[in-house]
Amino acid sequence: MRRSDEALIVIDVQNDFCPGGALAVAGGDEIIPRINALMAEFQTVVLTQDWHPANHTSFAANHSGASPFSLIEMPYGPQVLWPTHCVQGSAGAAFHPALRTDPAQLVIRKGFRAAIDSYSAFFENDRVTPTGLEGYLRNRSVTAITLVGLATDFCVAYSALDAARLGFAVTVLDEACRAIDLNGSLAGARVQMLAQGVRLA
Ligand code: VGL
Ligand code: ZN
Repeated sequence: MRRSDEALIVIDVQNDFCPGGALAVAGGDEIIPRINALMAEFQTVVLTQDWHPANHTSFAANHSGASPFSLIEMPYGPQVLWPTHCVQGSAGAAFHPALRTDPAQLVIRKGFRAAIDSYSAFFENDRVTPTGLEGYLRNRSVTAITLVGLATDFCVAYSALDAARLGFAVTVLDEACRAIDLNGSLAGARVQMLAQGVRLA
């Protein structure tokens, strides 16, 4: 059993990010047995759930003429336009049926505001609007987090970078993550995470 100041944060293990889903990550479902086993080791387990309204600004379908995986400029910075995914209440937004959800004490939903995306479990993509996770973890005296889930180069990396910036000791368990890898995004995310003191295990 891990110390009580360590938390496991499971990022976006949802149907739409697994094979057959709207924004499928290759091998996304392969990590689930490992994640399920890890949950038993941690006293604090948090799940995140990408949770967008149908009119979300990150969907290419909501920008006329735009194709998925293209980039646009938003007031808060560059934004990748994605295929429509993880729409609130849809089957694609549900956790993968093989993922154990009972051990989790908290589910953080993110990306629920139409005008702004939220990759990180800690802040929306403006990097300042909090999700509340920092307060929850500090309130429970958590100082170290282990991140697993989908996708390594987007929601996992953004969460890791924010957590490191906030002063948490951060480990990304690579074998329990899978990446989208868009135009070198995985290599870029790794470089940034290592530069910020994130441990890639
Ligand atoms: C994610 C793209 C869009 C992720 C979520 O979970 O990494 N990526 N929304
Ligand atoms: Zn999303």
